[in-house]
Amino acid sequence: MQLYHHPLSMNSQKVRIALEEKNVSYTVHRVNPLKARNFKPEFFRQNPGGALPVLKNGSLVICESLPILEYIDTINDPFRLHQCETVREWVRRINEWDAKLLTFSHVPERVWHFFSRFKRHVLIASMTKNPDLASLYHTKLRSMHAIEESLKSIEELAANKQQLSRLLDDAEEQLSTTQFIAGFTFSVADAAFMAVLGRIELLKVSAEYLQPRPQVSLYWKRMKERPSYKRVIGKYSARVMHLKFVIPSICNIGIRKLFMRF
Ligand SMILES: N[C@@H](CCC(=O)N[C@@H](CS)C(=O)NCC(=O)O)C(=O)O
Repeated sequence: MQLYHHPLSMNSQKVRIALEEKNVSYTVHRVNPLKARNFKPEFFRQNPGGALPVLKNGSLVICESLPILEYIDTINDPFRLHQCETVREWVRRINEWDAKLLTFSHVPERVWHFFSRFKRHVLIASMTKNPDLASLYHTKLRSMHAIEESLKSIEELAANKQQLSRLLDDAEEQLSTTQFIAGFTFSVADAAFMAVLGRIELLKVSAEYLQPRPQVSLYWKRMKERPSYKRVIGKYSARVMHLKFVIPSICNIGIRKLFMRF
């Protein structure tokens, strides 16, 4: 099994945690969206939209974290999503919350503009070089524009935060009666939820979202003891992310811009 992912990608983390918890053997391929590597034609061709994660198993290619989690769940016991409607419902709810707005709103504006300008250049150059993919690249360009517009909207950002708060409130209630998010055993819903909590911690907004919710905080403390957390999230602190991915990406883009290598 091949997983195309990036350590910075929350949706990739959901899938990696599920694979680790299930002891599935898989090979990882890192695709850096900051450097617009996800726009490479060979990647885009099999994954229109160029988003991460993508799971490949032989000729089977699954894009989108929700169907990937559902697929992983069918591989081994003990957690089988398709048998449990509660798990399915939780995974769907957790996946409804899109981390992009909250994440980008914590990135300094000039850094965010630097990356998005570069990605636009790459998309436009890719359209010319790969006319068969032009309409897909164009759709991606439009979706990037839509995100930029949403970021300017105070209402949309507030709605995104409210959606996260509601999710955490429901989790708080659930975790007062069960040890895991969808019941008494670990499930792919926990894999998805751990990635959300990891994002909250990475953005340093735990005081706002976790501290007022004691059950979620206790659960998070327990989840952080799991080897899957340590492998997928724990080793990438904000500092490590910055030093290992953000700064090298900025340097790489600087050089590519200098030589017009889009
Ligand atoms: N609905 C998709 C969202 C995937 C997504 O937005 N992935 C982000 C990383 S978490 C990404 O690839 N961003 C880079 C880009 O879209 O260019 C899923 O659940 O997999």
